[in-house]
Amino acid sequence: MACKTHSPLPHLFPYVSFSASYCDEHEGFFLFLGQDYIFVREFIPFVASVLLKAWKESDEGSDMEVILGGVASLHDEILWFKKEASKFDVPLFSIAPQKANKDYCRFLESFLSPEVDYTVAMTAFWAIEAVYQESFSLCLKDGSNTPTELMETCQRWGNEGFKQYCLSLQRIVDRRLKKATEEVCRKAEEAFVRVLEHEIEFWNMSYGDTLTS
Ligand code: HMH
Repeated sequence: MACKTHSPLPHLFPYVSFSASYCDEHEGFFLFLGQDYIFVREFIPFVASVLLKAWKESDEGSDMEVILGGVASLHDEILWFKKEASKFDVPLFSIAPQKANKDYCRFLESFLSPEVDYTVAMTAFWAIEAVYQESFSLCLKDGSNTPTELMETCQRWGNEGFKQYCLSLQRIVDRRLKKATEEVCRKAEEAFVRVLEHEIEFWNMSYGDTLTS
């Protein structure tokens, strides 16, 4: 049975405008840099597990290449975090993950189990990447007042190549959801909503709202 067709993107917008104003906050930026580095290191095994599921379960060979491209860009991302941190003198190795980040990473880990369906994991993967793409591309728009030293960060996730990559992920998700069972659709929707909740908590944390670890 095919899933109900509805565009999930309108749900993203409260989050999006929220992170656009965030770009003005330098303190928040440094905190974000260290915490996101921790997140991305956890995100790599998550994406690797989606790759494994694609290899086992996908009906389309090109899915693996798209996901492999994601793994490759995460390698690049790790190097970027190190470069950016040294530019601003932010330590990356001695920091502890904060609660919101730990919760998000635990959520990522729950997808590693082979029991989790490829379509459900793929939906979460797409949502995690798309939310960054949507948000950071707003910081690049005219009139967004993004400080010049933060432009590179916004370019990292707001650029056209990253947008095209997110669209490739979205096409996989759309294709899979058209053929999914009702149960898989329900789980995919739940995963999508949970990603947004974790993203909001992650950004509240970067604003310094929940400084408990
Ligand atoms: C918290 N969400 C978070 N960090 C990221 N780097 C991405 C999404 C996108 O890769």
